[in-house]
Amino acid sequence: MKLLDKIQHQGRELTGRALDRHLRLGVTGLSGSGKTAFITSLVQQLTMGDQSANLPFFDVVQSQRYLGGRLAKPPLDVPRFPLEQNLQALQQSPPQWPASTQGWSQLSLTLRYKASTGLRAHLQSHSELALDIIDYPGEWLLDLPLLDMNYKQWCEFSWQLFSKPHRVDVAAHFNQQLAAISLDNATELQLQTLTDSYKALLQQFHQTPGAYLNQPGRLLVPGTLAGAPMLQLFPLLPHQVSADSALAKKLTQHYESYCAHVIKPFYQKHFSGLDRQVILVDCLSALNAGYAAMTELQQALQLILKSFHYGPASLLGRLFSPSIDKVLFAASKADHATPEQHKALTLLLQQFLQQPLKHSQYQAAKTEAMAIAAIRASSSGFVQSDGLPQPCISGTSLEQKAVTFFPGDVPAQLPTAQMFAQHQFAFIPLRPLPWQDCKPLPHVRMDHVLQYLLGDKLR
Ligand SMILES: Nc1nc2c(ncn2[C@@H]2O[C@H](COP(=O)(O)OP(=O)(O)OP(=O)(O)O)[C@@H](O)[C@H]2O)c(=O)[nH]1
Ligand SMILES: [Mg+2]
Repeated sequence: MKLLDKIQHQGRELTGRALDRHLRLGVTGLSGSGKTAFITSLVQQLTMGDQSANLPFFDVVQSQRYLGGRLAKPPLDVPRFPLEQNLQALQQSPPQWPASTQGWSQLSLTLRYKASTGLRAHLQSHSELALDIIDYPGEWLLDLPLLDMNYKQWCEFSWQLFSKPHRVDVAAHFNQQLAAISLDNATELQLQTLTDSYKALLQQFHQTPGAYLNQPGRLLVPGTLAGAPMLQLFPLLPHQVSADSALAKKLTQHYESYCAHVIKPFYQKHFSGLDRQVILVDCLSALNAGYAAMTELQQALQLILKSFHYGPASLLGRLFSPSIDKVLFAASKADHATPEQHKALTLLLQQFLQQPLKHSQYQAAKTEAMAIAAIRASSSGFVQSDGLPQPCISGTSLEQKAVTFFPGDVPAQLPTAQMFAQHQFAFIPLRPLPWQDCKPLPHVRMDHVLQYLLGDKLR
């Protein structure tokens, strides 16, 4: 972008923020929690024509004041969120989910509406709200907690994590490799070999259900950093860090570089200026994966939530020290359970977050929890069982089979390790429902989501 364009763009953004006409929405969640599907659905709902039948709880639409949303012209140096590709994937036969995200991207929208109150309602034929949303690989989110640790602490943290039952066997080989290394005479080749082994280990963890906390994120999804020396990074065994060795010094340097040159700028650019935040949590997959998974998910959420600033912002605060004034905690992919289980799913999410939230300052923000599906992949109904109606869902399995089944009860309380030992949860993944571009995208409670996140800004 030319300098003048850039200054004009930033000027417009600042004016918008000062006048409370510009909102930055953070869509936060671990890898696979549903961020890309959520953004795709949210943008599609906001830019599609008449949505009154599809968004019954979105006030501005129901009171016929919503005049439509359009994609804003993107700055030329910013990767654009692949909305069209994602919508195209959903229209394929058989329908496909959007691909997992490999780099950051942004989408800006201008929402046009007729104000219902205040001076604007009398003076203007319409008002506008600018909305910025960014998408990024969930793996990168888990880099934020590294800013609170030094290299030594990270090594201790990592090896404590790798000793957990669902990880210990997977990590055994890398542990042996490290134990055999000479700390003072490691060659460049050995350093690279160990980095490759650690990367392979992270990839294995990534495939292990319930192993959420995989750091550093750029080793798994490097984006534009592939091959950068600071990505030669792995946690030495804790006793190896204490010895003041050449290898420990080198890895400490790489760690500090990674924090200063990768994580901090990423945080400052994309997360520090957020106004509102959605935190997507895939509780049902964690239930499928068992007790250790549930505990690790809680730990990951706790670490992440500490990285954000929460609290009501004054007009000046919105400009100079922005903080998040509203948070929506959403149990994603609720369409994997039957509708009468959604209440329990919301309660489970609240229980899930109780521990993580204790350690964050989120109380300063307004919060809400709900069970949602950004893109509904099942339809719900009843089958007769022993003469009684039994709730069920229907959809298409990943193997392309039409299925109708009752996926089971969602516990409204966190199950104990004992309960997990006696019961295997099975909320199975489904393909998206067939869909055509001219039709509204099926969802569960995206209208509630829009009302909560944007309703007060579109009055
Ligand atoms: N049934 C159902 N499945 C969903 C929904 N949203 C996401 N999924 C499933 O979850 C998978 C991951 O969703 P994404 O939106 O790609 O998740 P993400 O958080 O962007 O993941 P990364 O890009 O890897 O960080 C999808 O491929 C779907 O299988 C939903 O609303 N309903
Ligand atoms: Mg994604």
